[in-house]
Amino acid sequence: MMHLYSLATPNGQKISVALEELALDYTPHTINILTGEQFTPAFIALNPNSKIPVLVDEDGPKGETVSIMESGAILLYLAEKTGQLLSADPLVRLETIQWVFFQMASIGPMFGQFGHFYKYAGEKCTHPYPVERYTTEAKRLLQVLETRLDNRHWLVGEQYSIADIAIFPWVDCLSRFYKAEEQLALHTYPNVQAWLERCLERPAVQKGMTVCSDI
Ligand SMILES: N[C@@H](CCC(=O)N[C@@H](CS)C(=O)NCC(=O)O)C(=O)O
Repeated sequence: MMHLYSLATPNGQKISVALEELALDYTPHTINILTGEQFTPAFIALNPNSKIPVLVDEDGPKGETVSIMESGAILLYLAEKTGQLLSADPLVRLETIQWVFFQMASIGPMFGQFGHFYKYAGEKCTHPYPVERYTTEAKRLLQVLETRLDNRHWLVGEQYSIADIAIFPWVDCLSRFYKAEEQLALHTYPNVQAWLERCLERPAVQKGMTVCSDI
């Protein structure tokens, strides 16, 4: 049995989508980060960094119970455990891991800062610099994806993989949560939009995106 401690944010959605795609048996536990549940001793015991998502697998390596933090590490763990969503071909596998790391290092932190200043900071920050800086960076990253997705159905190889799962919830969030369609001129990234639609059409994605949304 697995336990997912999460909330329906992009980092959390990655893992619930992967669990649904893999048809794994898991119990979701909603962590309300708006009321500080990530700072309770019980949660810190699972993730010393106080962030969702966390996956607990009672049937981990060597039969041990393992608690895994960091969504990229969780995606790799699930892919390796099941032999799915990550190609066994060494070259495709290497490429997939690079795009997962690209999400972890760039898309997540930069889109997250963009959303913070564009949508949530409000009157706490009236200086235009942060929104300008993160708008420029978010658009640059969207263009990286746009170019990558030229004549490609999925981000890596011929198959939907953990690279797609890592990135599409963050792209979806730009319109769904941040309402930044105009600010980021999302219509100017047609390859990205078409790929996002392909991801969102998947039944497992539709289910996974709503897990741990009950706050
Ligand atoms: N690099 C981490 C980032 C996780 C993260 O930032 N989670 C956010 C929600 S999307 C969170 O738990 N925030 C709570 C807080 O910052 O107090 C991962 O990918 O797992």
